[in-house]
This record gives sequence, C-alpha cells and structure tokens, in this order.
Amino acid sequence: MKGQDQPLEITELDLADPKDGEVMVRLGACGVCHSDLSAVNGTLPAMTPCVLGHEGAGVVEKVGPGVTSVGPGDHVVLSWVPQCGRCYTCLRGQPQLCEMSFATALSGGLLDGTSRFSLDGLPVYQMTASGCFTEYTTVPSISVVKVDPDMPFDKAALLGCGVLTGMGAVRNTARVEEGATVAVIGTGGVGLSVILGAKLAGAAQIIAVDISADKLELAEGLGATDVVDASAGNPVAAVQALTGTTPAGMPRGVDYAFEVVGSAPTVEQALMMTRRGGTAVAVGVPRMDATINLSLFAHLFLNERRLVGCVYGSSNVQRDVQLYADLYMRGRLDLDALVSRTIPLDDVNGAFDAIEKGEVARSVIVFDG
Ligand code: PAD
Ligand code: ZN
Repeated sequence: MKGQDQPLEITELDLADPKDGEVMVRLGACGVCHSDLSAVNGTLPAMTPCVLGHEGAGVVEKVGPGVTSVGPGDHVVLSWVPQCGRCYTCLRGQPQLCEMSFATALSGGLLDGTSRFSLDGLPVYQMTASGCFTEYTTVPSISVVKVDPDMPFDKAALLGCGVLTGMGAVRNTARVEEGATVAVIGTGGVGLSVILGAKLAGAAQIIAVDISADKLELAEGLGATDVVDASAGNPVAAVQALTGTTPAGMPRGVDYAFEVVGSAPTVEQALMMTRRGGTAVAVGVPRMDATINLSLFAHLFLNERRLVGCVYGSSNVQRDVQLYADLYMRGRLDLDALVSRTIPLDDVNGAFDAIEKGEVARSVIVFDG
C-alpha cells in the first residue's frame, strides 16, 4: 500500500535476511481480511508505504541466529501478534495484549522497530510485524507456529487471523459453555468462525445475523440454528423473539452476543440482545472515533450485562493455532467452507471489492509452488 485510499500496487521490493530471532517465510497462501481493507480506508492506522496482509501461511525459507523453534522447510502459520511470553500481560494469561508487540504493531516494523522490506534504500513497513501479501516475508520467530505439512496452505492461512479471532472470541474471550445461547452479528470470515467456535463449544442455539442472504445461508451450513436478516432494520427484537420468555412475559435475550462488523450501532444491538447477566463481545474493528450510548442504569446496574473487547480472540497463538490445525486435520473443523475463492496476488484489489460487496467469507491469495 503506497498510501491511504489507494489501490495496492504489486512491486518488487528488497527483503533483508532474518536478524537474530527472526525467520524468512515463503508464503503459500494469505487470506484477505476486512482489517486489511480497514488499513487501506483509514479505519485502522497504518504506516505507509506498507506491505499489508496478516493472515498467512507458508514454509520457513531460512532462520536468523538463535532460532531453534523452527527450521527451513517447516510449514508455519504466521501470527500478527508476536507473543513474548515474558511481559506483564503474557505472564497473566493475556498474551494477545503482549506489551512488547503493542509498540511493534504501531512502529510498522519488527520487534526492534525496523522493517525488513525496502525500496531504493527506503523502508517499506510491515503490517503488524507481519506483511503477507508477498512471496517472501521476514518476521519474528515467535510469530510463526509450526503446523502439519499436509495441511493445505489456503486453510492454514485462515488460522492466522479470522479463525483464531472468531473461535478465540468464543473459547477464550467469552468462554461460552455447553448449552448456551449465542447470537453473531456479521457473518463474514470472522463471524462464521465464531459460529464454528460456538458449535464446537456445544452452544444450544446459534443465531446468525447479517444483511446478506448468502452469508446467512453459509452460516446455516456451518451450524447456525436460526438466522435473522438485518437488511430490513434493527435485528434486536427478532433475535429476542427466538430466545424464549421470562416468567414476567419479557423476551429473555441471548447468553452471549458477538459483534463482528465493527460499527457502533451493531455493538449497541449486541448489548441490547443479551439477556440479564449476559455478555456482549465486541470483535469488529470500529473507526477510531466510534462511540456508543451505554445506559449505565439499564445495562450495568439493572441487568448486569457485560461488554467486553476482543483482540485476536484473546488467543495464545502457539497453543490455539496448533489446536485448530489439529482439529482441521482430524475433520472436526470445517474450514473449507470459509474459503470462498482462491486468487493470485495481483487480484488483491478485486478481493477488497468482494469484501465491500459482501460477496465472500474469504478470498485467499495462493502463491505458486
Ligand atoms: P467481512 O467483511 O468478511 O464480514 C463482515 C460481515 O458483516 C459481512 O458478512 C457483512 O454482510 C456483515 N454486515 C455488515 N453490516 C452489517 C450490519 N449492519 N448488520 C449485520 N451484518 C452486517 O469482515 P471479516 O469477517 O473479515 O471481519 C469482521 C470484523 O472483524 C472487521 O471489523 C474486522 O476488522 C474485525 C477483525 N477483528 C479482529 C480482532 O482482533 N478483534 C481480528 C480480525 C478481524
Ligand atoms: Zn485479520
């Protein structure tokens, strides 16, 4: 990306060898996530020029000094949150908030703040210490997770963001229990992964909410028990109507509502559709100036609702990528349905159009051999 609101350009860049603790990866595939589009349209801040792409999988090409966790030839999934395992938050079981990687993400570089890409001697930054819309990238070794070489790259790539975020929102952020009722607002690549996670967690009811009929059909195929078309207006009443009534004759609401769109109105809807004592999880990435109206009396006091944020599905990347890869290889996790299209790198701008038109769960860039 040369600059905000500009189409991505395919250019030959220089890529430095991995330094201490780093690895160079030859990409096999990279999913195009809504957050990539958000970096282009300014929803997410990004240093430019920048190599976007943060949902990648590939093969380790070479390793820098001191790297023992992986070696050349290993198949890996790339993470967009390097997790140091030693900082205050990592040690408290919140590696998704690793204090070291927060500064890294803002720098546009790797852990030392510098990027490995350059053009005519000037730095080209890397989205979230990653940068996967490219044949080769160099990243911290703690940002790669070894997976079974038999796992196809287009499915493995999804573990790097959408699936880790959606499944993690259910398993780690909300900790949905067996028999729970769940609503998911926005069933793109991430929201559909929430549905996969809710199904795996044994949720009794999974209500998919979207404005696209195609997405709702996909959601049903992946385990949604009910669907609500939000294109006609506010979906709260329709969701509540599916959740039974209290002895006082009031609609109950869901135990958990996941917002996976990234807008203030849908976060408010998520909060409104949870039952008393329920939890709304804000997964989508909103614009930086987005705010919501929160009734302290009605939501927090009277109904003891929780509204929680969600970075990367509150995931421990090494643990969770391996778990989901294993579930996929055993046929217990249907990632195939999330790959709507495989495309070459030079169709990346077309993939952004497809996101904006709501046409795909995921377009996945697949690199040759
Ligand atoms: P996507 O564009 O594939 O899916 C978004 C879905 O929302 C589409 O199916 C839309 O039709 C639907 N939608 C749009 N407006 C509404 C509405 N008003 N009501 C109901 N549905 C609607 O995006 P995605 O799945 O790649 O990403 C979803 C969000 O999650 C996006 O904001 C992205 O930036 C964010 C994200 N967050 C994290 C994180 O760590 N929290 C990680 C990855 C992605
Ligand atoms: Zn993403």
